[in-house]
Order: sequence, then C-alpha cells, then structure tokens
Amino acid sequence: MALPNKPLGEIKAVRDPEVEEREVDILIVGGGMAACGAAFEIKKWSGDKKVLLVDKAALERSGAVAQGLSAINTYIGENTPDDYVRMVRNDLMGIVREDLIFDLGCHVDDSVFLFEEWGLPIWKMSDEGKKLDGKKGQKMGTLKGGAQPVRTGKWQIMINGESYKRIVAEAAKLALGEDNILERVFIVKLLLDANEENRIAGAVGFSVRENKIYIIKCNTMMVACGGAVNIYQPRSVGEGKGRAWYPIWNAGSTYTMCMEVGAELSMMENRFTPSRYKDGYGPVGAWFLLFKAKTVNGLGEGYVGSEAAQKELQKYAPYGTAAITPTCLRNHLMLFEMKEGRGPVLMDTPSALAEMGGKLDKKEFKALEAEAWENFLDMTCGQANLWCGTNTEPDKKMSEIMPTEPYLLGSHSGCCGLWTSGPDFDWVPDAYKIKYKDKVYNRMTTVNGLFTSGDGVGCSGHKFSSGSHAEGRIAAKAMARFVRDNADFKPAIKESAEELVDLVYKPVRTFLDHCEYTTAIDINPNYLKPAGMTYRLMKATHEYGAGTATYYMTSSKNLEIVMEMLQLMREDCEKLAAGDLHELMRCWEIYHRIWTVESHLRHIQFRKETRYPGFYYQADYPGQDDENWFCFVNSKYDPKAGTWDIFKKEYIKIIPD
Ligand code: SFD
Ligand code: AMP
Repeated sequence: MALPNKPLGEIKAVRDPEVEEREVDILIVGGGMAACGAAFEIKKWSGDKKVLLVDKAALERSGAVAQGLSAINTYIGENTPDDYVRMVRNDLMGIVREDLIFDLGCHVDDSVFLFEEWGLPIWKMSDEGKKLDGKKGQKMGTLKGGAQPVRTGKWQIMINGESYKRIVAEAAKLALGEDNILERVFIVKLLLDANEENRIAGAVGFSVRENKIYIIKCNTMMVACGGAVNIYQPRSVGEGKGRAWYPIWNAGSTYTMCMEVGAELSMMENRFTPSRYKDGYGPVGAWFLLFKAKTVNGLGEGYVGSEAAQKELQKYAPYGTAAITPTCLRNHLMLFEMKEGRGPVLMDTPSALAEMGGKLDKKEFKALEAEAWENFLDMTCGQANLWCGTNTEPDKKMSEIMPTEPYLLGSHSGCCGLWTSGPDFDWVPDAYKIKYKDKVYNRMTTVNGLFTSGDGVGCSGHKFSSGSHAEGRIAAKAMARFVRDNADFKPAIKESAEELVDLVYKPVRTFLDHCEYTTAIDINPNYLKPAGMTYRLMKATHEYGAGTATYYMTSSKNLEIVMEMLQLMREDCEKLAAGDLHELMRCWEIYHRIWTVESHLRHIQFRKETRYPGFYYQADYPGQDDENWFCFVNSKYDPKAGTWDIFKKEYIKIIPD
C-alpha cells in the first residue's frame, strides 16, 4: 500500500524509528518491469504462499519506464529465438549467455501480448501498408490474433506508450493485491540465514514516508532494482542537473545488495554509453530506424560510410563488419570523428523528414511531424522541452548527438549483472546451471534462494522493457517451485532487530549527534552529506574511470588511483549524515553506487583488453585479445572475509553462426 504523498517539506528523521517485522514466503524487491512481471505471474504458481513486493517508489511511475516509452525493443514475431541470440551476441561483441537469451526469446512475446490485452496501444500496419497508431491501430485487431505491428527495426515495434508503466503496474497490483505491496520503502541490505551457509533469509529497509524500519524474513527472494545511474559525472550539470538518460533512481542497489551477500557478478566491466540527443538525452532508435535519419559530422559529411570508418570497423570483424554495427562500435565511430576535430555529430532530422514527407500526403506528413515530437513526449519529455526552448524545429534544424556518461545495466544494450542459472534443459551446459539440493532453478544467483531479473541478470542484454517483464515472470515461476521444494525452511536472521536499526539509521544518529555544532547544516567537521559524496564519486570516475573527461579512456595507473579513492570513500561513508528521510535514502543510494562502481572498475582492471571500444578504452590494452579474453569475467565478494575474488569463466557457444 502506498502511503500518501508527503506533506510540505521533508520528513524529519528521528533517532529511534518504529520497527515492523514480517515473514513471507516470497519477497520481490523492486517494482519496475521485471518486478511487475514477477508480481503478475507469481500467484498463479505459488497458490496460498505469502508474497510481498517492496518498491522504493510508487509502482505506477517507478523505474526506467516511469515516463513511458515509444517503442518495445524486443518483439520476436516473425523472427526466431536463434536469430535473436545471434543479434544480441553480435551487438555485445561475442561474449554472452546464449541459454539465457534463447530462453527469453521464447517467452518475451507473451508479455507483449499481455501488455496489449491490458490496454497498451500498439501501432499496426493496415492492409494497404499504412502505419496506424492509437485507436486506429487497435481496430486492426491484436498481435496475438495475427495483426501486424509497425516494425521499425527487425526487433522493435512502435507503441503509444506514455502510460506503459501505469498499465503494467495496474496488472501487477491486481494480480498480487495491494495489501501485498509496500511502496516507498527502500531496501538497504539483504540478510543471510543464520544456520545455513550461503542461503538467503531476508532483507532490511526503511520507509521514506514515516520513521519506520522493515525487517522482512523470507524463504526466497528476487532482487530487481534496475541498473546504476549517476555513477559518472553526467554531461548535464548546473541548470541541467538531474537529467540523465536512464532513471536516476536506479542506484546500483541490485548489484551491491547481491554482491554483499556473496552472489557472483559477471561482466561488470561492460557498460552502456548510449548516444543520445545532446543535453535532453532523447533516445535515437526511432530516428535511425523509423525516420531513417542519418548522422553527419560537423562538416556535413555522412562519416559512417567513409573509407576511414569502414577500415576502423574491419579491425573488429566479425562484429564490426556485420550487417548491423554493434552499439559500442557506432559510438566508436562517432568518437573517432570528434577526436579528429570533425565534430559535432548531428542527426540530420530535416533530410529524414523531407525524404519521408515526399512520399506522404499533407495529412500524413502532419502525423509524421507529430510523431517526431511524440516520440520524445512519450518517454523523455525533457528532450521535447529542450527542442521548444532552443527553437528547434526538427524539419528545419539538425540536432547534436553525443555519447553520454556511462550507465551500468543488464537489460538494454549492456550486459553487466549477476551470474545466474539458465533453464534446466539438456542443451544447456552444466556450467550454466545453478543447483540447490540437486535441482536447477532458472535465474537463481549463486546465493541459494536469491533470484534476479531484468537489469540484474548479466551476460544477456537486449531484453529491454518487454524482455525484463518476461524475465521477471520466468524467475517468478522458478521461485514458486523453490518455495514448494523447500517448504520446511525457517528463515533465521543473524542480526538482532536492534543491530539492524543501528545500521540503517546510523546516518540519522550521526546527524542528530552533531548537527548543532555548526550554523550551516551541510557543513560540519563531524559528518558529510550524501550530496557531497555523490560529487566526489562522480569526479573520481569521470577523471580516472573512463568517463567523458577522457573520451572514455582509462589506464592501469588511473585505475590504481581510482581504486584508492574508492577505498577512502567507503571509509568516509561511515560519516554520512541524514537529517530527513529523503536524505537517508540518498545516503544508502550513494553507498550502493560506490560498491557498484568498485566492481565495475575491478572488472575493467582484470580484463586486459578493450572488448567494447566506444563504451570504454583500456589504454594499456587496446584492441581485443580473443586468445586470452574470449571468456566471461566473474567476481565474488566474500562477506565473511571481506575479500574479493575475480576470475575467468568459460564462454560456451550454443547457437551456431
Ligand atoms: O528508447 C528499489 N528502455 C527501453 N525499453 C524498450 O523496450 N523500449 C525503449 O524504447 C527503451 N528505451 C528506454 C528505456 C529506458 C529509459 C529510461 C529510456 C528509454 C529513457 C529500457 C527499459 O525500460 C528497461 O530495460 C527495463 O525497464 C528494465 O527493467 P528492470 O525491472 O530491470 O528495472 P526498472 O524498470 O528500472 O525497475 C527498477 C525498480 O527497482 C526499484 N528500486 N526498490 C526497493 N529498494 C531499492 N533499494 C530499490 N532500488 C530501485 C525502482 O523504484 C524500480 O521500481 S530507448 O532508450 O531504447
Ligand atoms: P536507442 O534509442 O538507441 O536506445 O535504440 C532503440 C533500439 O534501436 C535498440 O534496439 C537499438 O539497438 C536500436 N538501434 C538504435 N540505433 C540503431 C542503429 N543506428 N542501427 C540499428 N539499430 C539501432
């Protein structure tokens, strides 16, 4: 149940919060696409088992789809799951978990059918080959019934998606029941079982609307808190502060909370550095695919087809020479132009609209022009605002495209995350199966009973919104089986309630102990505020960790320096202070971000090659080294010893070229 929106001003934090203890069979942490998929599916399979979903925000507008979306980027339709694997493999430079991707490809369309059934308008092709959106599209019937979607690329379909998240959340709420949902509760830490090694037993979090801590015991849990944003200095500063492409409230909670209890991470070196409309962060997919726009350099040249660009791509064959250039290499070409002094890179929107407009009547052209705006109004409305504010009419003026600051995620065009089990089929290699008491549980991490999905699952990008939802459903089914198989488990938490309160409310107490020492509340020799720590983290990653400051370049020495800085930041986190509940959340968010960044940079340090040019460059190890590095890189934090282990894991090809 959501508590009412807060009264005027922030809610002051008190020294001793109320404590509520709960025990459920299944705990879902997060309320985004994956969690909503799990919430929708779980009751069907778990019967009378107790389920609880906890989201730090309000389900209707939480996570990456909060503002809506204009396209569903994964719809298999007339394609095959094998082909889907080939596409993802190529885009991610060869090293992916083909079992996970194939499995997802078999189920994702079912989620898209459900979205449509729940009321999401999906564009359709008319019998005459015209594109129909909204109600007109709905008249053509449903995708499930055989109607044809409007394809932009091979995998993407267009939607009227401003209310996408609300629609998906409504179905999740109806299926789970409002009483089984806690909104505006931030989960801080996962808790291991006191009696059994490597077994999940619960989680602790706090309300951001009342001074209350929740200690929740469970038999099994899914953590799907999205990716990590605001870990690098964003391009948008000053007036534009707060703008980012991926959702700013994804703070790396998935990776940090799971790694802290010892779950194995995989491919954390991979990041997504998307090319976006400069300053407004408008996505480019619809412009490239639907409007068939081209990018040009500052001299007005179509650089992508140039001899120099083609030569550059050949260095990265077979990926660079594939029919669709991988996302990182598209960035690489853009950076190449900029570094050579031929920037900025511009999206030639006027030519694209003129070209398309030539084939349309007046009314159809108006609709096309409206879609150019709606594309942004439906998912990144700040970009449409920026166009207005800068007098940009896309049919008259080109817009700059820029590679943004890096993001960590596992569901879009990146693949970092947790190492999870694949499905229990005979074609899935044993090395890809994670067992508990001799049974394989799909999407379970290496911690028994702990599952993840969406941005949480590593090595299988290009799931997007639909795939994340479908993966949440896949994980839910496995979790339902897990609780049935382990019905006699009684979770026992090592820490007392008092110890957990001391931990979670430590920043509040630090604040209350010292706030009267100075007149300026944010300046105090005894504590530091999370905002300051955020700047510190961003400056460090920006300069040393292959941020935009260095055109995404780092080196062994730079990594050594930033590692030391992160160590100091972790020490200083002991002195974080929070005067109100919002600030308490910021404290824990920055804590989650620092750990996530550390794992990212540890992985980059370990992989002695540059696997993803355009996303990052390791100056001491330029180029790819297939002989030594055509493998996954996994890492594991040992919660007892407080040490890290980082190692190679074999890549196994399942789907032939
Ligand atoms: O245009 C805690 N995405 C796109 N997907 C598409 O299908 N089509 C598009 O058009 C896509 N594009 C796009 C996309 C995202 C964004 C932001 C933009 C444009 C501007 C990607 C998808 O949205 C993405 O793949 C999925 O949403 C990922 O799902 P999931 O479930 O892994 O993450 P989430 O939805 O962000 O949800 C996270 C949830 O966790 C909560 N949370 N709860 C409790 N405690 C904590 N500590 C928590 N930390 C986080 C959040 O509140 C949220 O509910 S385009 O660019 O290509
Ligand atoms: P984006 O808007 O960049 O997030 O991309 C949305 C979808 O379009 C994703 O599936 C991308 O992989 C795809 N995409 C974006 N740009 C291109 C491009 N130039 N060529 C092929 N696919 C693209």
